[in-house]
Amino acid sequence: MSEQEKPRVLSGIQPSGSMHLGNYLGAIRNWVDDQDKYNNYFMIADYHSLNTIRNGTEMRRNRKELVAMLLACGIDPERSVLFYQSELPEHTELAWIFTSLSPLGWLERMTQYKDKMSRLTETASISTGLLTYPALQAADILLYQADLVPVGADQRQHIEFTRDLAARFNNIFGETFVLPKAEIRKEVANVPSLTNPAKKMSKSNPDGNGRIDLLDQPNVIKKKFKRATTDSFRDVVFSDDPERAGLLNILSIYKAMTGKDEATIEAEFVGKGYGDLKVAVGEATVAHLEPIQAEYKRIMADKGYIKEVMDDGADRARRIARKTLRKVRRKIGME
Ligand code: AQP
Repeated sequence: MSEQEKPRVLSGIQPSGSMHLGNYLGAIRNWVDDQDKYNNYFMIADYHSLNTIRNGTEMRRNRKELVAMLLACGIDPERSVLFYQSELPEHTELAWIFTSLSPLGWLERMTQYKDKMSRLTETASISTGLLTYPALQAADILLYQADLVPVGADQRQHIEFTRDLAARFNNIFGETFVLPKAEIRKEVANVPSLTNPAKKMSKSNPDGNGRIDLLDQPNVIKKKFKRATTDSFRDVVFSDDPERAGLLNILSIYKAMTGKDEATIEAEFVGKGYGDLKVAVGEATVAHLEPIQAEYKRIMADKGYIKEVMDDGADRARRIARKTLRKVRRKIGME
């Protein structure tokens, strides 16, 4: 199948902090594994991060480090187009068009918005971008006429919003956009926080013990797993009892890190306890991340490489983005 015939994929990640195991298992690993199956567009969603990062030096550093980490995880710039969202003004232009077409009620219903709002008590510190974020995200996806959006389960609602908005636009102005589908892998669709399994592992949560950063040192990784919340039961089994969500999280990470199946893992821990499991998951995670961390260091030391990759990515992304935006402008009567 030629590149053009393969389903097109668009997904993004914010440079809002270090990449963690939730980003990796929920999204990035799938991007890497499926690179040959799809025609891939992966975006550093830097304008989305402006809601939380208000420091130019930090933003510049985060953007570059995130690219290095994606490359270290296995994104191959030959097979995937990697680019910075902010380098293509087409994203913000289409976002404005979509903001104008987005019913306020649709935006106010978004769980992530409600969740983040509940954490911020000062209204003065809540940016409008937190509310309108899905309109920019819809622009990111629809500009590329993406068929599929590989994401973690936390993004399901935003992709549904994108589909609804695309259908609304098509309805009003005539057939323009492909309706994209979320692609969510069941096994690790949601990686909860290690300290509060009711919440997702997240970059912006101030409790750093709840997440494993991909650049965490081995002793830090092991310590975070040792402190992870479990329960007062004893047997190490995969259970969907909500009271045992912390245990299921650790077991699911262990499964993802080792590639072992559930029966093998349960057999491995018969007669052993949570302490043994925590040591094992710590060691397996350290071993899995070791080559990624080494590759990350190598890429960061290669000064011109990241810029070269991103310049080329922006050129390739622009070809598609411009074409879609021209079509949209004609439909809405701006040309
Ligand atoms: N805990 C998670 N489990 C599974 N998937 C996750 N993703 C994020 N957290 C988890 C997936 O990672 C991709 C990139 O996410 P993002 O950085 O663009 O945005 P996010 O969902 O807002 O991630 P964070 O880490 O929680 O960042 P903050 O705290 O800044 O909001 C997405 O596909 C997402 O589903």
